[in-house]
Amino acid sequence: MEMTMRWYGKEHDTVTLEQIRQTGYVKGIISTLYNKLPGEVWELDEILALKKEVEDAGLHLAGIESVNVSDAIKTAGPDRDKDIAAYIKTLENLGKADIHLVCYNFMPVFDWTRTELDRKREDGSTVMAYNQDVIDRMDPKKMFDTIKDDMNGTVMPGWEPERMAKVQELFEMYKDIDEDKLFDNLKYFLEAIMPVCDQYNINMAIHPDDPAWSVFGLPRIISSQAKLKRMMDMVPNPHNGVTFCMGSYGTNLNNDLIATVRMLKGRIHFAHIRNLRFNDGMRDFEESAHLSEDGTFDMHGVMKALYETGFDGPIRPDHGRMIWGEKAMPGYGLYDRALGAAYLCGLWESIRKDARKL
Ligand code: DNO
Repeated sequence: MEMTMRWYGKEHDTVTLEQIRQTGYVKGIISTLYNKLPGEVWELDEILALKKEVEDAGLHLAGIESVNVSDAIKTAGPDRDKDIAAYIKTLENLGKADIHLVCYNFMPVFDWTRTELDRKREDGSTVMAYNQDVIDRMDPKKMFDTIKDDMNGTVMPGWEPERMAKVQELFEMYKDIDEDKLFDNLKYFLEAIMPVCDQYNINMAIHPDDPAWSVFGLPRIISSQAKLKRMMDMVPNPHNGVTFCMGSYGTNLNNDLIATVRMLKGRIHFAHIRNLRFNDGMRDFEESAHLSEDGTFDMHGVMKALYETGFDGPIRPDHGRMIWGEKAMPGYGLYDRALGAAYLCGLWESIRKDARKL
């Protein structure tokens, strides 16, 4: 297990690599080339520059989150094969740069969905939250407008303004895409990229849909144990794996987190660990501190299942609360994620020692 933190690059992140290093708990960085659009090739020198920047700060570039998949690939549009060829070239360049983990998602139109970015908790901290009634009343094309003023001046991944400006067009592209078609398009994509992943030992780690059910009538296929199994079985290559994002997958309380970790043995290449508090069944939830008692999930149980199934990839504390007056990208401030990293390292040490592996 390598403890990592997501970093958005010095032009976009309020948190510095030096601060991350000084947490003492975090050794690896998960980053991306922020300005690349889906369908563009990442050149080797651009990748090496990012890697050098991270290494010069005394940290290790543990993986990429994300190399985004274009809507043409997701919908089997006319540019699909061109975009897949660009994706393969990018993977080849990442492999040449000795980077072996790529997180991506196959969510239509919207990446993760929240209805509030700064819900106030009783102690004055703020958290991101989701309310199904708000979604049900909302015109999806206005989704971005409702949250854009709460981003603390940052550009949130998956919610890039250029992309959101085309939201009407995007809905049009997905109008004939149902779950089966989305699965077929994912299979086509994975089969095309597996040879380059085999050649360079690149682990592809699909991110679950967040929330783990259909929103605005769009299909969502990485949202339950049965669907994850279908995804793994349809391309049975160990490089076809998963980002175990428990805060996304766990939005659906019918998903058994620990059983899923066990089912995914050997196919979890990356883990996002966070906790949620549910206020009205699954219709209203908010992100809590990582600590088990602050939310719903058994954090120790999940970490133990990861340990026992031999997980050895990068792990990162996921969305944190905004505390101590910090102004940062919602979910991605330094302070609460550092507390999360410390807590997860503590759990891991105790689980490891109890298992008498030391
Ligand atoms: C949100 C993130 C997602 C994730 C992408 C992966 O905070 O977990 O934006 O990075 O879905 O492609």
